[in-house]
Amino acid sequence: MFKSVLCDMIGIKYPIIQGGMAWIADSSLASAVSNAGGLGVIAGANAPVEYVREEIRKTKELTDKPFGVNIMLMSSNADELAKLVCEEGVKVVTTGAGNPGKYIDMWKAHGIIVIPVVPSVALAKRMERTGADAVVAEGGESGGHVGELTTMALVPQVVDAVNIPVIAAGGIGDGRGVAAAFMLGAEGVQVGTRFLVADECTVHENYKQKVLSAGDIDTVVTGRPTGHPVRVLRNKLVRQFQLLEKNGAPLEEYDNLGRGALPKAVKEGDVDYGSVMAGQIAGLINKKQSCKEIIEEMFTEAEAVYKKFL
Ligand code: TUI
Repeated sequence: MFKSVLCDMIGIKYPIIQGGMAWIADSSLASAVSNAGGLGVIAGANAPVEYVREEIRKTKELTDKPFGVNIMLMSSNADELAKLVCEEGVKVVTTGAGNPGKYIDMWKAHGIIVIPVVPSVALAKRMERTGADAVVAEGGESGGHVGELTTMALVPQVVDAVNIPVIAAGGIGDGRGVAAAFMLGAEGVQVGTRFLVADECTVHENYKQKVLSAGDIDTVVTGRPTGHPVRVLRNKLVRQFQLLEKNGAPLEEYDNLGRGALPKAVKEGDVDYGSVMAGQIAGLINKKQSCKEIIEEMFTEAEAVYKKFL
C-alpha cells in the first residue's frame, strides 16, 4: 500500500532508503537493505576512493537489486568520489552536508538518479532547479550532521515547495513514523538509526548496545559553534565538547577533539570517548533484527496504523 513514485523511479519494492552513515554503511548493510526491497546505500564519507570502489563491487556481487552511494560533501575527496560513481555505473547517489550542484550535470549525463539530502526549503528548491530527481528532507531529529528544523515542520514545507518526490528523514524508526511521513506528503522515508542494530550492520557491538539501551533524551547536539552541529549519544566525549562550548574555546579545539572520534566508536567500540552518532528515535529501538525483518515490520505496521483511521 505504501508504494510510491519512488519505487517506480528506482525499481524498489518498499519506499525506504537506508541512510548513508559514515564509516558504517558498507557493502554488508547496503546489500542486505537492497535484497530486502529497500535502497541500500554505501557511505563514501572520508574513505579512500579505492576502498569505496571495492565496496561498490562487493555490493554488486551480493545483490542484483539497485543500490546507491552517499557522498558527504564536506569530505576532502568528494570530487574523486563524485567521479567514481560515474565510472562504476552506480544507479543512485545521495548527498549530505552540502550543496552537490556542481556535480549534478555530470551525474545526470551518466544516467544516475540524484537524491540530495536537504535541511531547508531553499536548498530543496535549488536542487530541483539544478536537476535533482528527488530530495530527502532531513529534520534535526536525525543522527550525525543536522539542520535546524524538525521533520514535522520541514517535510510539508518542502513538499509544497517542489514538484519532485520528497523523502522524509529524521526520527523515523517504525511503522508509525513511516505512516506519519506519508501523511506529511512524503513519497518515501530514509532511515538510519534503526539499521544500526541490524544483523547485517558491521558497526561494533558496543555501538549497537549503546543504541539499544538509549532512552528518549540520550542524544544531544554538539559542535554548534563550528557550524557543523552533530547529533550523538551522550558520553564522556560529549561532556568534553560541552566544556569547550561553556568556555568559548577556539574552533581548533573542537577539531582536535572530534578528529578520529567516529571510527573510534564504530571500529574500536570506544563508546565513551568515540562519537556515537544516532538519532532521537534511538530510544524506541530495542531489538536486533535482520534488515528484511526491519523493513517488513515497518511497512506492515504503517499499513495497520493507517487503516485504523479509515
Ligand atoms: O550529512 C548528513 N549527516 C551526516 S554527515 C556525517 S559525517 C560528519 N562527520 C563529522 C562532522 C560532520 C559530519 C554524519 N552525519 N545528513 C544530511 C544533511 N545534510 N544534514 C544537513 C545537511 C546539509 C546542511 C547544509 C545539507 C546541505 C547544506 O547546505 C549548505 C549549503 O552549502 O548550502
